[in-house]
Amino acid sequence: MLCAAVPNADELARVLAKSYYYQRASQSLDPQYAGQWSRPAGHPDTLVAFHPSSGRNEGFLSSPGGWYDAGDYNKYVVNAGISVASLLMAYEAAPELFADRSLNIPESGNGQNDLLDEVKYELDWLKTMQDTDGGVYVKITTKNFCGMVMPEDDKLQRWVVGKTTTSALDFCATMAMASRVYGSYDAAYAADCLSRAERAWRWSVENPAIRYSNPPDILTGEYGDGQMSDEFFWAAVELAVATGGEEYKAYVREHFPQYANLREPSWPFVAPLGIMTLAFAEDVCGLQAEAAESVIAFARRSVAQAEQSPEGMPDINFNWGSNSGVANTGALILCAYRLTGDKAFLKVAEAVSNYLLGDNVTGYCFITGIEGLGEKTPVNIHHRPSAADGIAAPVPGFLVGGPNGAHNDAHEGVVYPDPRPAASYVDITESYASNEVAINWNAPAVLFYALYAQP
Ligand code: G3I
Ligand code: 9MR
Repeated sequence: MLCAAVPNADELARVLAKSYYYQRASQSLDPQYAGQWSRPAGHPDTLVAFHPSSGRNEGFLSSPGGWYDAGDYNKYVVNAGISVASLLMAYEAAPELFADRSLNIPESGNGQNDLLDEVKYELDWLKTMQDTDGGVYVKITTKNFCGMVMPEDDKLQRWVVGKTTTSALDFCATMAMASRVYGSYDAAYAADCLSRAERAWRWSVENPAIRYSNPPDILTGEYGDGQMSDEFFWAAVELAVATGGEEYKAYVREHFPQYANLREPSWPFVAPLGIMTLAFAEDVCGLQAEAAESVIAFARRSVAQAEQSPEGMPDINFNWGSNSGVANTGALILCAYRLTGDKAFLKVAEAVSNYLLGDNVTGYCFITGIEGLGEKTPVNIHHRPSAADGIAAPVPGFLVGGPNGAHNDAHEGVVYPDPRPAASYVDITESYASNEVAINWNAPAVLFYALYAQP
């Protein structure tokens, strides 16, 4: 069942932002906000067992709330960081799009911006992941993925696992950013975010190379990343802007040249988030002009690629979650448009939007629940509630992962009828490698359409 015809960019930004409400853990979704997708609360997460990898051998952590990561019900700090950052950038780009009552969530009517209310649901959870020493646990997870059941029917024991440099630094950057953005929302809350960010930074400096990999009894998502320098850079940028501290500013100035040649951000490569902050936030590091030039140069390269492509599209890397790369690329191009007013950038952004809405070789509009340009819409997304709720229509407002040339789920029997990378998308529940949804894939789409609505 489809909703309206192609909505405007502002409506798309809100539909995509509303998906986070549907991802809320530990809370029931009531019909007045969730319509036919209302459901009981799942995963209270008040008694999460310490896994030995956490450094504790007994006891429980209370870690309620937050958003489910994706089609699964686990909650991962690394992926939360980039997701929150993109959403806060969307807020900063176009706050009025998400004004109070714009998203129809339980907080609507409290006088505060709805997107900030929604992101706070994640930040409140993130705060529970910080240990007393300033370090930050990697994830709340079951030992293996549960079946395709509703949240309230997954009764598997939840575990809190590990503490790593990237989870601490992504947490640090996110909290520092939140301290800046939430100052006028709730000053005490913002101050708490900042002190947590600084504690996580100090922990990371003392523990600069702790990499996560799953212990043998944990089989869920890893978000493992052995390259921590980009996380250090992003965290230093956010702390520099939030505090003006000399240590952070010096760090940023020293490492900026390494990241000036921009590519789009992704969960393992977050330096571009730091460059975006340098380009748009208060210029405490004296690097604003250079950062803006990085963004503009990226957009110029995208235009050159688009001119070489029959579809007028910038290059796409058809890896797992390729649509998030497309959305992030589009967002950076629109950032460059903001900085320059160059209409060539807007033209490529339009091609990016058309691609996501169905003007691509699969013919699918890649966002659930809307009628895009394409003749098809995803129905069987790899999303446990959508698979288990008995409702034909998937939960709306999700960007699917999209074409995946590596076919990372073929070994589980998923068949890609058209194996060309750009066509490697199948709308079946089993295809987690092309048809899952995820908080870090929706977030750049929210940012892209927020920028598109108010370029
Ligand atoms: O880092 C290498 C890079 O060096 C290489 O050039 C490139 C070539 O393909 O691969 C890169 O590694 C990829 C990695 O993501 C980083 O981008 C892997 O091939 C790829 O398999 C891996 O996919 C990730 C997947 O989990 C498996 O770990 C996705 O990015 C990530 O979005 C996805 O996340 C899952 C969570 O684990 C669990 N929850 C659902 C979520 C979405 O599917
Ligand atoms: O549902 C899981 C999804 O969230 C992950 O992205 C994916 C890759 O880690 O794994 C999915 O779970 C599958 C598991 O890996 C293998 N057996 C089938 C599970 C459900 O399709």
